[in-house]
Amino acid sequence: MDMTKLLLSSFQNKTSSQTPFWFMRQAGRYLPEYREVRKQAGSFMNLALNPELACEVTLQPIRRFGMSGAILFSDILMIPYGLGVDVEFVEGKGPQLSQIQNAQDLTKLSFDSFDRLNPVYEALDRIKSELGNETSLIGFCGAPWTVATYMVEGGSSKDFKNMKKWMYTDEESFSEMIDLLAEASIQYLKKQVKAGAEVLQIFDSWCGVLTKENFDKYSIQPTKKIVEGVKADFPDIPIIGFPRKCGSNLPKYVRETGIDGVSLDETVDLDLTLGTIDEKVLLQGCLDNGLLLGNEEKMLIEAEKILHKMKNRRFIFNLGHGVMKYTNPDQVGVLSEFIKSWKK
Ligand code: 1CP
Repeated sequence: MDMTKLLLSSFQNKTSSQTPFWFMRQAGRYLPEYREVRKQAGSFMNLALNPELACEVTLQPIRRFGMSGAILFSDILMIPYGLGVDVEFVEGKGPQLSQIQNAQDLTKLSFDSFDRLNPVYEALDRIKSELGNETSLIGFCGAPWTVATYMVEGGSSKDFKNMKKWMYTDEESFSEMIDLLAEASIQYLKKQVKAGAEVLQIFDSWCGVLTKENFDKYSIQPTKKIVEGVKADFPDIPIIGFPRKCGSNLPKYVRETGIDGVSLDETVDLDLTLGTIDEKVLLQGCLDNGLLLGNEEKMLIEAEKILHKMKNRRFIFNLGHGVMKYTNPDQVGVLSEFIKSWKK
């Protein structure tokens, strides 16, 4: 592991007066230069599967704001695409996928088309060679539960009705799908590491709708399997889990998945939570992304509170969820400069 990089060394017990930072969705529609390249690419998939353009949009926020981490420009829906599902991002509607809703549909999924994802690894390779030696390259995937919600619902959902219907009518085939996604995630992440990813994040954005028992079955266990699978080949790669809005399941998730770091969302009460997580586990988060839409002074007061509370922990500053498209890039600049200048 390259210990000269601030973000990577924060996983060890190395003390630096500086706090590493990056923002979820730091590349994206709030940046005019992103919108330009996105227009040129024609569609989201064309952009994500074009190594040169994906590299360009990954680097855009780094050039402007100097984050300590560059996250690969891609999407969690690349895995369904690699398994043969049709994936499209429709303006104003979000992702649209050919649906997988029962045991019979599972036979449509196959690793035969997994090489469709080769441009993703090529993009990582390019980004790695263009990144300065201070910025860490972050690869990622969605957690099986979260990725499955898009496959089963055919897109974004609010009530996850088809997921719950399948889960509660035919648990065996439902678990088979989750296992298949965990296996695909292991292969995908290993290839990302081979191509240059130095840190990995597993996004479980929708795990917050699971009961305690199902959270264990469909969030903790598959995540644990992915962590073990990747670490079997790359024992030193730091892996961050993001069990968004998982509430009181958080300590168990951290203990049992084997992740090196946990990304906290904006609803987490830091005063109650810090004592429940082993100090060896890195924390990441958790400024409310809505503060970037408000006034600068309020945003910086809240950022400082987080920096202060975390100053004795292994910590990467981030938001509780992604940068919204309505965000003024100048506000991201103000926040970035503040974190860079803040000293423990
Ligand atoms: O055409 C466009 O520009 C569409 C906007 C967009 C962008 C910029 C989408 C569609 N995906 C992305 C990039 C993206 N997605 C990244 C890139 C790196 C970065 O952070 O800068 C990452 C890490 C993701 C991950 C992702 N995609 C998640 C997990 C994180 C989270 O936000 O909770 C999820 C849930 C998705 C699904 C997705 N992708 C895009 C849309 C519109 C959606 C649906 C979101 C929803 O259901 O609410």
